[in-house]
Amino acid sequence: MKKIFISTLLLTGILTLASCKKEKELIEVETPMSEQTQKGNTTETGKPEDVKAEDPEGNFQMQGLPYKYNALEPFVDAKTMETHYSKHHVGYCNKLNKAIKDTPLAYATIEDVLAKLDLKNNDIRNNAGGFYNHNFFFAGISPNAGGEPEGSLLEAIITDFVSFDEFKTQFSDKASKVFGSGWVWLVKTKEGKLAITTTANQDNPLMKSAEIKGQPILALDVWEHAYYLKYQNKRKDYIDAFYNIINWKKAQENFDK
Ligand code: MN3
Repeated sequence: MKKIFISTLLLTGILTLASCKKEKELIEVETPMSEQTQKGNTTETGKPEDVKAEDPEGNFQMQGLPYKYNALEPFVDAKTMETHYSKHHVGYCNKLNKAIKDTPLAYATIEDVLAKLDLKNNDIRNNAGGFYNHNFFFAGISPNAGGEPEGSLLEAIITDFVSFDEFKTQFSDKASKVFGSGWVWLVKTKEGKLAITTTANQDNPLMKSAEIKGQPILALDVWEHAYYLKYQNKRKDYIDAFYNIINWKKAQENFDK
C-alpha cells in the first residue's frame, strides 16, 4: 500500500514538473511574438491626429486620416503612410499657408485657389496642388475597400470604357507611363463624360494647366515617395495593389458632385 502511495506521489510530481516546463516553454515562445506584433503595428509609428499645421491661424489645416497608418497594409506599409502624411503632406500645407499669406487668394477655398492661381507662381501652384491632391488621395483609399464600384458610377464606367476591367487596364497603363513625378486621375468632364488623365508634379485637373479638366473622382499618387520604401522600382506592383484599397463609396460621392 505504502509502495503504491509513493509511486503515485512520484508520478504526480513528474507530471507537475512536466506541465510547469511546458508552461515555461509556452511563455518563452509567446513573449517575442507579441513584441513583434507590437513593433509591426503601433509602436514604431505616430498618430495622424497628432500632425498639425505649423501656423494654427493658417487658412489651410491638416484634416487627419480616417484610418491608422498601418490600416492599409499589406498594400501600403505603415512607414510609407506615416512619412507621406506627417512629412510630405504637412510640408505642402505649411508652405501653402506661407506662400498664400497676404495675397488676394489668402482666404479662398482650396478649389478656388487651384482654379484662379497664377501658373507662374510655382510656390502657390506646387503647394496648393500638393495640399489638395493628398487630401483627395488619402480620402479616396481605405481599409476593407477595393472591389468594384456600384450604381451610377459603374454604369458611367461601362458607358465610357466598355467594362470595369477595361477601365482598370487603361488607368494602370496611364499610371505606369507617368514620366517622373505626377498623378493619374479619373475625372468627370463638364460634358459629364468620364476620362483618365495624368498631371505632372502636383498639378491637377482643377487647374488651368490641365490637359483634361474636370471634377476628380479618383486619384493615384505615382511620385516615388508614395511607394518606394515597399515597392522600390516596381511601380506596377504598387499600381496593382491600389485596386485593393480604392474607396468606391467616396469615388461615388465625388461623381455625384
Ligand atoms: Mn505624395
